[in-house]
Amino acid sequence: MIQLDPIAALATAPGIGAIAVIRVSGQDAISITNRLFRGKDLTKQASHTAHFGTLRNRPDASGEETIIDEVLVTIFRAPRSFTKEDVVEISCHGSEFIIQQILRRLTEEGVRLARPGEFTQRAFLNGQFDLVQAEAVADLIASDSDASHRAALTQLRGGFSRQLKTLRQQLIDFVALVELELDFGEEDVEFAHRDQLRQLMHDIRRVLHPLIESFSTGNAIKNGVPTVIIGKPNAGKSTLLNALLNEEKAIVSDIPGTTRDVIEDELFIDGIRFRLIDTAGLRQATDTIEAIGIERTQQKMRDASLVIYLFDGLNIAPTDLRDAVAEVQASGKPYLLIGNKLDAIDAGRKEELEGIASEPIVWISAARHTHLDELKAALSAHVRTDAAVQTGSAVVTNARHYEHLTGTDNALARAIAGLDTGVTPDWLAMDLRVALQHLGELTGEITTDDLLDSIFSKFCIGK
Ligand SMILES: Nc1nc2c(ncn2[C@@H]2O[C@H](COP(=O)(O)OP(=O)(O)OP(=O)(O)O)[C@@H](O)[C@H]2O)c(=O)[nH]1
Ligand SMILES: [Mg+2]
Repeated sequence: MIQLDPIAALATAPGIGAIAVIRVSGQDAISITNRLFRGKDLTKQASHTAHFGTLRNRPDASGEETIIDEVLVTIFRAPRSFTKEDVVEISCHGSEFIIQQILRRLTEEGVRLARPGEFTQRAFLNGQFDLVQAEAVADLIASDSDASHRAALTQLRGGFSRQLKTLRQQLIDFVALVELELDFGEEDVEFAHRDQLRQLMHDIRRVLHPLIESFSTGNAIKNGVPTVIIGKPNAGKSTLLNALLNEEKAIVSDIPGTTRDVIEDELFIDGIRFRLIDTAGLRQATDTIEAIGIERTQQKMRDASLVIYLFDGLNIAPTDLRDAVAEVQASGKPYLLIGNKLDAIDAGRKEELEGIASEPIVWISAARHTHLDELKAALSAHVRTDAAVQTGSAVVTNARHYEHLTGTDNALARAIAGLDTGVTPDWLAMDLRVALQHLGELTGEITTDDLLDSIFSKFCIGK
């Protein structure tokens, strides 16, 4: 355990609150705080205890110490703290003035103001957790939906990195043997058992694959599921957007081609964030602006992870419905087929269209807000069919992790192919080393200062 120079920062959100917490961590954190504290002698108190007292300014010329605030000080002794260093948490009144005074007093006593993420960085350096977990701390703090919270928490608890660490260690042992073979050069020796090595690489890839596949879901959980509403002009797309948002966000009119620009807003369903995107109706454009709108619609459709295809049950020609279904299918995107204006059609018409679509249609009336719950349930089910989300198993939400997971997988695929074709040990060793490098960077067993700085600088100060 290393104790670095003492640092301090406000750990609670800046601004006025009932209380604020200032965190101090590092060498002498307790004895330094004790110098400003009037109450019990903090240096003699046990870990995980809280003490009431006052924090004082330096004595003035007449020897008088003015009080900054009444505080509650909690002591955590190394290594039983977040950073594994000595930590003091000072709960004071939540005034900007008091906070500044306390931080200034601490710096007078030799404490340095912490950089963003520096507490978490120290926790990582002291082995409190690995890099994936450290990044999960940032995600946890930033999470603003039930699903993203759950994903971050799973990663914080060790998630996939523990399992990968064990497999990486086994792979290291094999690489050592393969490299030993290289030392024997000309002689034809095999220390590394090829079948066992192959088995291990298959095992690792079996762990990697669900993680790699979880990334698109994980990304959606973190950033919202981009869900585009498309359809012909006047289908009622903007009416639907407004109905789902419960807000007159988009202009609705009976003039076809009303929406020309994309309109976006967020909607939470069952703790999952959807980014709903209303678009210009798809048809042969009548002017340049509409043409740009339609181009944007197509772009949004390419970026979307889910398509709501909305059609006008009253006015669509049966053959047009068939063409439309074929068109969304061709896009390769998962989609929901939604029939609108249920209020204006009769049962016969409904049946006729259902026969033509030959797949389930969710019928709604956007204008009257009917069956919107069915539509929401269908949206939620789309994301939740992903087993990872349901069981709370590890989901990859971080692009850096995704990059190293795929990097490992590709290197192992090459190594396995090499084994199959009987490559020389030096080629094999090279692919294995690439795989190890990716695995090590993933969990933080191999790091560079630049990488650490860039990861931890994304945190906010006090974390
Ligand atoms: N009867 C009925 N009319 C509806 C319903 N939903 C929308 N409309 C009407 O259909 C017309 C078109 O609605 P919009 O929401 O502007 O349609 P849009 O798909 O956004 O059209 P563009 O922006 O032009 O592509 C308006 O007159 C709406 O009042 C519905 O559920 N029932
Ligand atoms: Mg519209």
